Amino acid sequence: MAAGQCVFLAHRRGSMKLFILLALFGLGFAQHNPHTKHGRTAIVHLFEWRWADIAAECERFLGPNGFGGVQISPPNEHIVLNSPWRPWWQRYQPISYDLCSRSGSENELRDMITRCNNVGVNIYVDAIINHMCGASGGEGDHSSCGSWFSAGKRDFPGVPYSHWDFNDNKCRTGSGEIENYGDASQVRDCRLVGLLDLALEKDYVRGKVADYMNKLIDMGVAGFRVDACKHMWPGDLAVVYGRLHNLNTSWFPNGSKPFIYQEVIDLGGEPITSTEYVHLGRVTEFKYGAKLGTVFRKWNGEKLFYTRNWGEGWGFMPDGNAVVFVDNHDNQRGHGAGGASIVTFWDSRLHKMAVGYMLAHPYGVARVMSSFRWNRHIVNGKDQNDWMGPPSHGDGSTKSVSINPDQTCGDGWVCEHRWRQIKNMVIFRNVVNGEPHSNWWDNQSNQVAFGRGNRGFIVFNNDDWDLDVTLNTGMPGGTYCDVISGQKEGNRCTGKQIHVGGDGRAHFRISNRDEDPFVAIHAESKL
Ligand code: AAO
Repeated sequence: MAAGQCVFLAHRRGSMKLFILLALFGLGFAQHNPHTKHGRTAIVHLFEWRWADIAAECERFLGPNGFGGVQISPPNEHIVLNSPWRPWWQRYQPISYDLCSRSGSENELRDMITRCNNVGVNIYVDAIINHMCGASGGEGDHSSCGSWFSAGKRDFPGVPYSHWDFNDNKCRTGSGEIENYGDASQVRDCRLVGLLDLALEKDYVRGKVADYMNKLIDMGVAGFRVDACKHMWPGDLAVVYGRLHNLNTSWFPNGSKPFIYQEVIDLGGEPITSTEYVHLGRVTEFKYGAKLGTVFRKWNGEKLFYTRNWGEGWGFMPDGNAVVFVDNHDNQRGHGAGGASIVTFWDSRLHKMAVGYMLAHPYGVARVMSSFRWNRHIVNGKDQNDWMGPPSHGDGSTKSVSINPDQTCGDGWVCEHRWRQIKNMVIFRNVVNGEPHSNWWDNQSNQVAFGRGNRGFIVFNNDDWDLDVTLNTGMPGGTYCDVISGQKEGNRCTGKQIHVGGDGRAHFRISNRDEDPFVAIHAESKL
C-alpha cells in the first residue's frame, strides 16, 4: 500500500471516529429537547385520563392556556386485575404492544394525538419497556384488548414474546427478584416487584420495543417518559433509542428526534446514578420534589431562603438534563421514592406554593401533576388504599372528566393544572422563558423573592408572620395584576394589584393568613 493511501485510511478512520462521536453526542442532546411549540414550557401528567377527554382538554384548556405537552398513561395493552379491583398500577404490567388500554382504543389514541398536535400541545407516552406483567399474573385473556397470555409460561403471543425473551437465567438472586439495590447487576437483570424482566440485550426484544415506540412516533407523539430505566442497562437503551424514527413532519421540523426522559430514582446512596443515563436523554430529578417538600414543610431546619442557589447548587443534575416535578403518580401515594416530605394536592396550600416556585424557577423541564382523588386511609404511615384506580363506573371503565362551571373538575378528578394559581404560573413560565434568575431577596427565613430578568417577579411568605417590604423587581414601571390571588381580565385585576415605580421598586404585603401567601406578576399581567 502506498504511503499516501495509508495516510488517507488513517484519516478516514479518524474522521469515522469523530463522526461516531458527533453522532452519539448529537443524538443524546437532540433527545433532551421537548420540542414544545410557540414558546411553551410546561408538561402536565394527565394521569389515567381517557384519550377522548385529553383530546377535548387540549382544545378547550391546554392549548388556550399555553401548556406545552401532556404525559399520558401507558397506551399499550395491559393486564386487568380483579384483586385488588382494577388498580391504577395494572397499566404498568404490559401484555402486548397493541394500543388498547383503559384509556381507550387505538382510534381514540390517534384522534387525541392529532387534535392535541393541531392546537400545539405535544403528547409524551409513558413507555413500559423493562418488563411485562407480574410473574403471578396468571393465564388467560384478562387483558385490556383480550389477548391471551400466560405469565407462568412466559408466553405473550400478542407481541410475541416467549420464555427466551426474559432474563430468568441471567438473574443471579435466589428468588429471581431484586433483593439488594446495592448490586447493579441484580437491579438490572432481576425482577422489579415480581415483574417479568425483558432481555433487552436480545436484538429481537430491542426490535419489538423499537417497533412499538416507532408506531407511536409515526402517529405523531413528541417523545417518551421511559419507565424503570434504573432497571435497564444504558447500553441496551442506547441501541433502542438509536433505532427510533424522527418525529412526524406534519407537526415537527424535519430531523427532530423524540424527547426522551428516563425514570431513574436517584436520591443518592445506590451504585446506579442518573449520571449513567444523562447522555441518552433527560432524567427525572427525584431530589427536587423531595427537597422542595422538606423546605416548604420547614422540616429538618430547612428554610426557604436556603434556596437562593436552588438547582445544581443543591446537588441536582446539570440543568439541561433534568425533568422536575413536585410530586408524581407514585410518590403522591407512597410508592417509589421521596417519602413523607412530598407535597401533593392533599396539602393544597403548600402544593400551590411549591408548584409556583418550580414554575417560576428556570431549572429543568417542569412537569405538573394532575391527579384523581381516592379514599386515602393511612395506617402507621402507609396508605391502605394506595392501589385505588381512577374514578370509574361499576364495570371498571374509567369515568369521563366533568368540568364544573368554575372551570374546576368534578367526579373525583382533581385537575391541579386547572387551579387558577397553577394555570397562571404555567403562563408565567412561558412569559419569562429564557430570562435569568435575578433580583433575589430574602429575610434570612422563609420570605423570599426573585425575578426573571425584566419579565416576571414572584414573592413568597412561608413564615408565620406578615411580609411587608419594598423590593427591586427589575420590571418596567406600571400597574400589574397578581396572577395568584386573581388575574388580569380585560382592563382590570380580579385580585391584588402591584404598583411598580419607574425605578423598578414595588411594595408587597402578604399576610401569613392569606389564602395563598405568594404574589406573582409578569409582563403580560400589566394593565
Ligand atoms: C404491583 C404490586 C406489587 C406486585 C407487582 C407485580 O404493587 O406488589 O408484586 O404489581 O404483580 C407500579 C406500582 C407497583 C406495581 C407495579 C406493577 O408502583 O406497586 O406493582 O406498578 O403493577 C422502584 C423503581 C421505579 C418504580 C418504583 C415504583 O426503581 O422504577 O419502584 N417506578 C415505576 C413506575 C411505577 C411502576 C413501575 C415502575 C413498574 O413509576 O408506577 O410500579 O412499571 C428505592 C429505589 C427505587 C425504587 C424504590 C421503590 O427507593 O431507589 O429505585 O423504585 O426503592 O422500590 C428512600 C431511598 C430511595 C428508595 C426509597 C424506597 O427514599 O432514598 O432510593 O427509600 O425504599
